[in-house]
Amino acid sequence: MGLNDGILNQLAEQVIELPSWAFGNSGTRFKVFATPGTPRTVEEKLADAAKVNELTALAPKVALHIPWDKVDDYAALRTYAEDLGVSLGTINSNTFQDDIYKFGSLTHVDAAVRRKAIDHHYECIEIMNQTGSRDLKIWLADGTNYPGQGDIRGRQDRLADSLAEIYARISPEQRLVLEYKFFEPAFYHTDVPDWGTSYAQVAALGENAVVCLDTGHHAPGTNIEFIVAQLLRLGKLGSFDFNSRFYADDDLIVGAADPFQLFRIIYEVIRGGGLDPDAGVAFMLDQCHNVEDKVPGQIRSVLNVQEMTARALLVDTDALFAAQQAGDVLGANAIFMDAFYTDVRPDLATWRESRGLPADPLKAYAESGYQKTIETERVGGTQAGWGA
Ligand code: AOS
Ligand code: ZN
Ligand code: ZN
Repeated sequence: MGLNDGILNQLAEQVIELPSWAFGNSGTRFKVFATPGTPRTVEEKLADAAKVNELTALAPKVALHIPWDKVDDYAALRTYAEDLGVSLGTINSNTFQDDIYKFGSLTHVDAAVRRKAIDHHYECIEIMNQTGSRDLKIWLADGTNYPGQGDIRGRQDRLADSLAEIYARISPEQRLVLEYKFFEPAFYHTDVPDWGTSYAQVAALGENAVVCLDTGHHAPGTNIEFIVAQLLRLGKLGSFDFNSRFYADDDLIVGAADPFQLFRIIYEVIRGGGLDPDAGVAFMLDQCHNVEDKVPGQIRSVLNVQEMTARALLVDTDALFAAQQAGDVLGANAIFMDAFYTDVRPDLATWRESRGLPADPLKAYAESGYQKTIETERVGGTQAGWGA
């Protein structure tokens, strides 16, 4: 099995969106290790993202987070990014770090708190208008810690009302993307815990409201590719937050923990037509690099997505459907596994070289001297971090 032109043409169109926060320092509640060379400004985060794109041609978009990436002039930031060869992507809102949101944001019982949270999203939409971003991504920390603490039903109703106000502000070219997460920081109930709740909420809003599936936001053993298939079938899969996990919301490098799961997910994306750039599925990463260098961490991530996409494209779908029709259980499984077990790395390296890219982007990065340069130049100021 090799990568034929049809597959390479599809791979050439693949766009992976990098999260600006992946380039900042991050850690656990025990320790945040500062890494030399970490960006001090949004511009420096964009420069690092552009480096990833330069070496891989896979990551021409950068997602921003407000307020972590707040600047005075977003039009200027847009031009700055475009000069580096990348564009500004999804705008992520934040209603989880202010004291006022202790008991919720869009679901809060107090209308004044809900107003503040809705206004923050209006501010994000205004930023999107200037950055040219299509997607407003909403992830809420809203939830409760103890049974009886909150009125689950009332919170759901207030969420619907708040989202409707936000949705009314987006333009026809923009989308509201609602992310779900089963727990954390709330430990008893979360207001948007699963794809069904996210789907129910966005379906009530309208066509331009869709679901974000963060691969780390499910209980162990969840069949994520089934959710992918269902959301695509319903026309509501708006974006991925790719990462991988061993335990909870680990935000580790996508494909590191379970490449086979990533393969299965991407197979369902392809099966449902979601790889077509016109399908509107954004392939974002949502990751943090706590102990490894951040730029090579992002390079490894986009390559992992590319490799599993290539393998998923290798599935002989005609033979697979025939085996499925015939009830050939092991035959169908073997066809699926043959593609998964194919090492596409040599073919991808050759293809990269034919396009003027380094055969081995990680090696090229190590040899480029970029890491040394940023470590030397980025001294002073405050290093950016998750939450800074
Ligand atoms: C939080 O767990 C979610 O995954 C968010 O998507 C994201 O990590 C956070 O909002 C940073 O933007
Ligand atoms: Zn996420
Ligand atoms: Zn998360």
